[in-house]
Amino acid sequence: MTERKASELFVECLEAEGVRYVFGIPGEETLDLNESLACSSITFVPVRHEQGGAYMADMYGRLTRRAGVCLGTLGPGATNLITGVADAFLDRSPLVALTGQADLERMHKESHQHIDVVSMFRPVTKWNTRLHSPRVIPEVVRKAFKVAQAQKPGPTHVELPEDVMAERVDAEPLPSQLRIRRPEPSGRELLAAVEVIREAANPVVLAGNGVARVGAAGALREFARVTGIGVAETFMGKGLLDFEDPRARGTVGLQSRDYALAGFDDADVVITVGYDLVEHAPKNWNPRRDKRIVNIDTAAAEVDEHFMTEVDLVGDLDHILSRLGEELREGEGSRQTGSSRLNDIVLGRFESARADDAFPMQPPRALWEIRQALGPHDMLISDVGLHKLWIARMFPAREPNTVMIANGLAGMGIALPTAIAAKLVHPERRVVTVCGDGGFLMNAQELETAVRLRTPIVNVLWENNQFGSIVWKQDKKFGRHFGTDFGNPDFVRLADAFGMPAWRIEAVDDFGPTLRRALDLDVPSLIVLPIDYSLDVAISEELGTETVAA
Ligand SMILES: Cc1ncc(C[n+]2csc(CCOP(=O)(O)OP(=O)(O)O)c2C)c(N)n1
Repeated sequence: MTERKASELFVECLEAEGVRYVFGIPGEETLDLNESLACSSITFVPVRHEQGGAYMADMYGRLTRRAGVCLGTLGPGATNLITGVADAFLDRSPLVALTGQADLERMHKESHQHIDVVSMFRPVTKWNTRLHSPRVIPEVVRKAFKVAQAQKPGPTHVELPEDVMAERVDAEPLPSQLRIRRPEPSGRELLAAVEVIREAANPVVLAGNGVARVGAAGALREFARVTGIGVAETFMGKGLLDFEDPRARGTVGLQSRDYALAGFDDADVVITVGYDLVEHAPKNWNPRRDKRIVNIDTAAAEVDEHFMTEVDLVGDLDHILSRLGEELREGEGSRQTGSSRLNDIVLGRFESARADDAFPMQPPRALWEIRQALGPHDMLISDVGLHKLWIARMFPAREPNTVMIANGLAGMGIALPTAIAAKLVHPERRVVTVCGDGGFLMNAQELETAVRLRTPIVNVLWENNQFGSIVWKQDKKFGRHFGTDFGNPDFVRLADAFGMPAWRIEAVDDFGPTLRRALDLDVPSLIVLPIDYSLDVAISEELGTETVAA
């Protein structure tokens, strides 16, 4: 063992965890750490706002299942990080946030830029701590990653006082354990679930983000195939089943009648798989509290009066779904549960969009063009707003984690930074963002990061000079809208100033070819698409009133 600076040991521990990138902004209190990073195998990615860095780490963690790492300095650096960290908390993404801090010796008194960052991060992390001594660095780093990556994943946070990071230390990293525990429910619990499902006249599955998180879409597809049970997806579960799978019952949650039209009204048993209540409250699909519920997840079910589970199968989703499938195999080919009505209405409208020639463009045609331009494994990353509701409602997905929708914290401004990270993880896939003009400007500074990294993402900006989803809600509730209109910069010139190609679409038929052209480039680009939101995302009266916030 050799004595070296604590920051060097800290970075060695990050390397031992397999960290490839640290996204962030250095500060005067992180000088030693940044210097040690510069001498390591890790790429430090400077971002233009710590929120962007946290979002990048968030998406990196979501897609790789290994914690993404972000860095901010003390005080304002830490407060800027917090929105992205909170997103990872509610959207359950493994992330390790690092923040600098003043010397231990000035923490007890009024001191430049010092605020209690550890307390601030506590409610939005699974675990956090201040590093009091360099001796404990190996344990602290190992724990930060272990806790972040354990089911259900989420963020952890370590505060790094400047003087601690400059001390000398003689210690070694602990080995990273990527072995993931795969607990299994007991045979008795499995049989109890089999019994409930077997007795059911019309069971239906509600599948959520948790399935994508652990890579269990294959097992879910097989379960649906052998049992014939229909599967509806939450927004974040899009693509768990191929939209053309005969058991796919569509993406539910936007409107009150989605569930009824997917077969939930008639269902006596609902099988929830990897379902996070943060996405859509169970009240929407179990209003009378009369469903029998079999819950399959990696952690015990949340308590909700509309979600009183009869059987809770906690453990490895792959294993549980295959075991249930084996037991319930007799349904193979014979039954088809749930209803395809929702999917029929939505996909019917989507297909007819190819002939929509209104300009400014309406969302279905815009999404139709994007779908045609992308392959099944390419990615569409949504920002937050009315466009997100359209994407969730209508954009057909064939694979999980290809339509990324933030539906936990749901913060505007997430799409651009997360798209950069998605491209770093999957350079072979094409990545498109759709943003509103409100959310886009919240993190537009990261265009510079995208240009610098040469991450060829295509940003499609739906321009309407309004906070569209708020207009939609206000108009419905009050018959008018207020505080929702704004002006915009010339986005094409703005992109030009960042040194990236950009186009404004002037006619409906220009969008598809322009998008394809942009997708062929090896640099990031921007397409400004004037959008007409007069077409109601409700699509049809039959779908009922809306149930969600954007
Ligand atoms: C950071 C943040 N602030 C506010 C909100 C509340 N909110 C949700 S959608 C929305 C308007 C989005 O407008 P825009 O980005 O233009 O997209 P559009 O709805 O027009 O598609 C607002 C203000 C939010 N989700 N996140």
